[in-house]
Amino acid sequence: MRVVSVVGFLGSGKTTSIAALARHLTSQRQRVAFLINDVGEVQRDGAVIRAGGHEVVEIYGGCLCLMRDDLYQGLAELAQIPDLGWVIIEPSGMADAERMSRLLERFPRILDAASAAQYHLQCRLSIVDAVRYRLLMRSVPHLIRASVRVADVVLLNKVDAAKTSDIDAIEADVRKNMKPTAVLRRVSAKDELAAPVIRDVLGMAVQHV
Ligand SMILES: Nc1nc2c(ncn2[C@@H]2O[C@H](COP(=O)(O)OP(=O)(O)OP(=O)(O)O)[C@@H](O)[C@H]2O)c(=O)[nH]1
Ligand SMILES: [Mg+2]
Repeated sequence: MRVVSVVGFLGSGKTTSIAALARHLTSQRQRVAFLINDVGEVQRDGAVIRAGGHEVVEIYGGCLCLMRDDLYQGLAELAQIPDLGWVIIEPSGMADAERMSRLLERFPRILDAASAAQYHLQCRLSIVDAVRYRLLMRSVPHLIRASVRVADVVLLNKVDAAKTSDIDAIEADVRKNMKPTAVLRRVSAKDELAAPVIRDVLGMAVQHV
């Protein structure tokens, strides 16, 4: 079971991006399930993903990064699904990305050796909203920086709605917080993700991208 976890502030485009990844995986006959953490009163994200025909475990009642037992139980539940290739996790937009990342790294420790060998944290994906970047860096800079710091892949999203000169400056700023090995791609997730972007996130495990 390969795991992709997606962090990014409220409304940055997490669900839009993972729906695009899921469409790709499904077209490759890969079975994918979701662990979604809706904290709002309306469980919208779970409904969006379920409408795509995917299996979804939803966790309510708080932020996933603070609910280790629920997260681990949800993952263990998904691990029971036969032939499940991928699990995509969307915590709430207020999640602490570093805490989430640590929990996902430690999950195999509670598994038996055979199950632990099946578990692979494929990608920590961070979605950065290019349109609201400056605003968010004034109001919640710690959340934005943390989500970028842990990422293997950063998607600078909504570039369709931002000026190129702004995007250049934002990208330079985002890069300051990225791991040296991390990759940044400019995307407009609502218009699908290009093949090289999908390959960055899902790795070479997926063919014919
Ligand atoms: N212009 C533009 N809007 C986008 C893009 N991607 C997503 N959006 C819009 O941004 C809004 C939020 O998208 P979601 O995918 O729900 O974002 P999210 O991060 O999952 O949001 P929460 O789960 O509420 O934190 C929606 O209205 C999307 O249509 C994009 O590439 N360009
Ligand atoms: Mg969402």
